Amino acid sequence: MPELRKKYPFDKIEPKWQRYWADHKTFAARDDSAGKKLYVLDMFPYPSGAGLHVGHPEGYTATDIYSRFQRMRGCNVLHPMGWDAFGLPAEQYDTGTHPSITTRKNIDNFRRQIQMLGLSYDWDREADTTDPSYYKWTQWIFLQLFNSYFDPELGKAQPIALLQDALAETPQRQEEWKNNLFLTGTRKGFFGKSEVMARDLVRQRFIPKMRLAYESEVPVWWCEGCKAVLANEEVNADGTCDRKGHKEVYRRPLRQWILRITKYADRLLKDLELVNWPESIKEQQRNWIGRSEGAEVDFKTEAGDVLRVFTTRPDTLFGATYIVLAPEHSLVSKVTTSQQSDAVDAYRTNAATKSELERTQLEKEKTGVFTGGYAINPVNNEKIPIWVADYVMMGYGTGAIMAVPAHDTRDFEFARKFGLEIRTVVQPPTGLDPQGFTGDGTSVNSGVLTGLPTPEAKKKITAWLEEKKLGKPTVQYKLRDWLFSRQRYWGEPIPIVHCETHGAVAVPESDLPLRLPEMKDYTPAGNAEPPLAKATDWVNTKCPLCDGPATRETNTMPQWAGSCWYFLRYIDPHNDQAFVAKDKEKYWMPVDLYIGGAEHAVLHLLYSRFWHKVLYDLGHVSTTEPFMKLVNQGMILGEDNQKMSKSRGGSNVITPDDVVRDYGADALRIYEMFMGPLEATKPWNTQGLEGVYRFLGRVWRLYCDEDGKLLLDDTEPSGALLKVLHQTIKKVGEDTETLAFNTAVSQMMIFVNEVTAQDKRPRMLLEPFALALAPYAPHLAEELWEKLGHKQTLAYEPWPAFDAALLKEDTVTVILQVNGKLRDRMDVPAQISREDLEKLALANERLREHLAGKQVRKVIVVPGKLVNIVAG
Ligand code: ANZ
Repeated sequence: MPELRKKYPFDKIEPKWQRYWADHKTFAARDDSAGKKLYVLDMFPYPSGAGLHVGHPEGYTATDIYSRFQRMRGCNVLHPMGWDAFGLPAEQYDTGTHPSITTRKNIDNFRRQIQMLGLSYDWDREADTTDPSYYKWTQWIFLQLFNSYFDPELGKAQPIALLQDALAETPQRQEEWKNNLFLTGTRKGFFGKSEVMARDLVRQRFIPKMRLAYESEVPVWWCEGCKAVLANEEVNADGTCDRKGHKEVYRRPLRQWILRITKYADRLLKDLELVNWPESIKEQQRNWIGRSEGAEVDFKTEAGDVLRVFTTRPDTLFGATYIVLAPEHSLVSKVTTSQQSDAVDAYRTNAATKSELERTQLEKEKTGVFTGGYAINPVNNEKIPIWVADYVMMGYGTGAIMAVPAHDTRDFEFARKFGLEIRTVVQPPTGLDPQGFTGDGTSVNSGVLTGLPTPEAKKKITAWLEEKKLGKPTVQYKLRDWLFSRQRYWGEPIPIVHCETHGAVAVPESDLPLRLPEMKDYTPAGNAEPPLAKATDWVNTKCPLCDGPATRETNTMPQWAGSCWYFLRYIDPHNDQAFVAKDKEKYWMPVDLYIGGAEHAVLHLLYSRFWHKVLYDLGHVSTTEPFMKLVNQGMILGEDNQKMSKSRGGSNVITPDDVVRDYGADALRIYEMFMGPLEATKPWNTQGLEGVYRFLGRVWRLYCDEDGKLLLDDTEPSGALLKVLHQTIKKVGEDTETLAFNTAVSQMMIFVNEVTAQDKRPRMLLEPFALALAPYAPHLAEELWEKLGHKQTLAYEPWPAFDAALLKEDTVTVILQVNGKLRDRMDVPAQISREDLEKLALANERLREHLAGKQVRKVIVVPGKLVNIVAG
């Protein structure tokens, strides 16, 4: 730390006010307030062992300044904090410390660090996702999903009880039940069977499949070396295991819990229009949902099997020169000839070791193998070869494509590599090469479609296919259902019991929370069973329906679960009767401002929007969207312009502890806001921090002498100084409202410079300035406010008003001439620059009349007096 620094006593002031705020519960939000409510939310942190880094306080300070400002403007502000504390990192079983202990320790450290920043949270509302009184409700929400289905007619979730009720014996209910089934788009096949059989079928098969939380076999990453399931992020790009570097990592099917988020794809897409979010985030969500309109087209294999493809370009059907099946496609073995079977088998085995990301990378060299089989193109009865290639995904569309190499980039590369035919069927606008042209144009070489523009060709061929029962228009989404179970210990237990007679049964609500059992050994069981399987006392239980023997679900929830709804818990954190009381929810929701890192642009936001919509459908919350305004803070880089990283040696890592110790929390707060626009990526600069520290020292000395004695006087400030004060109040207020914190700080610096230059210290200036400073440097401002003689915190003092009359710029009248002749006069600000005055003169209407048809040769400007335009 540089020595030549005049100190101001932040180390005394800051702990003093932090204690005051805590003792007085200064920032408690009132649920019954008449004032306008404002819900200001931070993305709550995962309390890692590494502690807070300087990126955390950036967003937290922004929301804090905004919250403090709005309290002074009379709002009732809810500004809470909590911990997203389940998850993999805490479960590092190699460390030998139980995750519950690690988590507790880390939370305490995070809380201590956050509290030393002087953030105005309502600490009575702190939430911890690993607390049973919290996860009780995460489990309860899971059961809401388990106990509902999506009604396509209504376009919303409905209680599954509606379907179950319909199974009652009365003829009227049976009738309703049938209608309901038709409504929900299920097959009529059920009704060919006897009613009783049909009802049983419905009970056993149909209802489980309708639930928004359902079970299914899904391929998961399995590491043969660790004998454990790996999370996606534990598999390296080269397919090895990230924990121990084991090479044998492959996917194997495992029973999993899945949430039916795909039913909400359209609403998740459409409702983006309702929220005030950065366009880039909305775009990422749209891409993730990935809505594609197209058609399904039925080809036939030589053996007569239907081979269905999904295409967004049915207009290019005449250009399909081969078919590609995903390696996992069920027709692969059927169409493969004996000659090709060894090659095809080898290819499929290899594909199983690759991640989807690897497979879909555009720049990746295309691979594939010919099956030996052929398919018939329905539009021209042409025989085209069937290939297998891993660039076609089983999980999208139908897992099979018609390849049109002339107009699809991936097909083009593939065809070139394997010498397959490339046939142009779309003529691009003139000047472009039809080969590899992927845009819209005019159909050529396409039978009845020839001559039609692409959109019309699409329509015509789709109608034709539909009429011939060879295809139909469809919409596809990239969005997949959400794989919701993890083979982990440190997560919420899924509140389900498996009974031989009744299948998956919900744990009764009255038994929640279903606590995570204490386990000493929570390592994987080694047979793909989750660690909880080893807690046999816990696992073996009774069926809530029949009291027969049953076992508990041993998968746990993913870390996303707790963060899907935490903002609702803050509203009513101690309620043990409901996850949130209805009236409080109605009062506080939606979140008005949500600030956090852009890394959560897609999943966290999408998942919590999905849960929120389900809760909305079921009548548990009152808004369709949870977060109205979203802002992403930019990343803070190290002084070397690199990402701060402990793992890369850590030499560029700045810790908030060090900064607060040496400069104080107010300096850290203002510095982080002064670095640049909130959304921008910006490098740390200790010089800049020094500058902010000096600014705060100057503020201190403006009010007090060396011994902290107040210096103010009751003199009348000059008009010029009053004007700076009112400009400052106006600008700081407006900039804080729009989150332009850096320019608000600049304005406060201007003010301090101007007043410091005077020898008077007029209270009339410095009292309101302390208030304007308060959201930014709350400790210092409180201390000054107290010195000014006030007995209470300034947290609820009204934000100072500015006097618009004082802001009026002084004006002068200038003369406007054309060729030396007076043509008009104009009032302009006295301080106007030469360039601006010239611009104004040239825009003056009277002058323009006189200049019509003439050419301006020269403009003579005498500031404050006249503008003469020489023209001819
Ligand atoms: C023929 C065609 C011709 C296609 C053409 C494109 C251009 P999006 O927009 O992503 O929905 N496709 C379909 N299913 C696939 C799968 N499971 N894996 C990989 N690719 C698949 O893209 C849809 C297009 O991607 C489809 O339209 C299909 O190629 C391919 F000139 O069909 B197209």
